[in-house]
Amino acid sequence: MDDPNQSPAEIRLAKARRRFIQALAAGTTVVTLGGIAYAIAGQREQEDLAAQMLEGGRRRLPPGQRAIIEKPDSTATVDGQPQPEIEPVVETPPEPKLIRVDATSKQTPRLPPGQTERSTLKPMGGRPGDPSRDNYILKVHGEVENPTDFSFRDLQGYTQIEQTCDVHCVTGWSLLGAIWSGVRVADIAERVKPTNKARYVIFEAAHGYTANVDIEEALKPNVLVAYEVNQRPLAQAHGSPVRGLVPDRYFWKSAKYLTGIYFSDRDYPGFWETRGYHNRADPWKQERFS
Ligand SMILES: Nc1nc2c(c(=O)[nH]1)N[C@H]1C(S)=C(S)[C@@H](COP(=O)(O)O)O[C@H]1N2
Ligand SMILES: [Mo]
Repeated sequence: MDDPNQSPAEIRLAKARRRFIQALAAGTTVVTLGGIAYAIAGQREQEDLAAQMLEGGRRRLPPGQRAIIEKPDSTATVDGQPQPEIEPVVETPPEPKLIRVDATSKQTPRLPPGQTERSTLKPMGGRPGDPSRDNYILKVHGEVENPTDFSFRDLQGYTQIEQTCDVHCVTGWSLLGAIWSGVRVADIAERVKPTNKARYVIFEAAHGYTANVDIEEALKPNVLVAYEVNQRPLAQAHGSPVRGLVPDRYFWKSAKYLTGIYFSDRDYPGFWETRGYHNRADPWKQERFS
């Protein structure tokens, strides 16, 4: 069984290690050089293993770092045969696929006025949509050059963000420092290309819930379409399979059961904004009601 506390990268790394150990147990010829054991079952397999190990580790590389795959040195002999000289292979991963960000508030005190800290999200209701990732479609439309329907897999093709941040519910609770995983709305926008008429962004959810923000807010790097909290898929109560996340606004702007993102030339106050709540909703200014 995989340890549910492991990240996908850690699980892959653990599996690669397990395969390596199984190769050893299977009686594969092994040489040990400089403390590194190599199973010599053919150069090909060894390179595969090294690549898997690297892949497992790659997601941990900070941006701008590169990984080196270690290879046996040129003095190695295997079954008495001298091995050809092998140059160390230096691989530069392509674009970083995973970015970890600390987007928590640096204000003192860290809690906005009138808020109390909780240790978990509180389920605040709302009518769920279809929780299936396989059926999921995010419709991105409106004032954009390339209106696009994104499947869940499509979203996973974009740079994955693991963002530590704080959220603040207008009813007075805040959850500080949870890790939210997803994709930046800004990266999606880069693909759909909002026209120069687009000034507002409407997050659209199942059964007609909406939340509006101005486009400058929506394109901030901490605004995500999110599908995990603390490395677990969103629970249904918290918006599965995908919700919006707008950490610098009261939490009602973070639409659960997200179905669409609409770029608009005009503002459309959303579900709570048309029921007496503030149109902008900055928790630091206590913009609770209109
Ligand atoms: N689709 C949808 N999204 C929604 C809501 C809702 O009722 N429906 N409630 C909002 C409110 S008022 C808050 S405080 C947060 C609560 O998120 P949580 O239930 O995950 O704590 O979701 C927001 N997003
Ligand atoms: Mo709320």
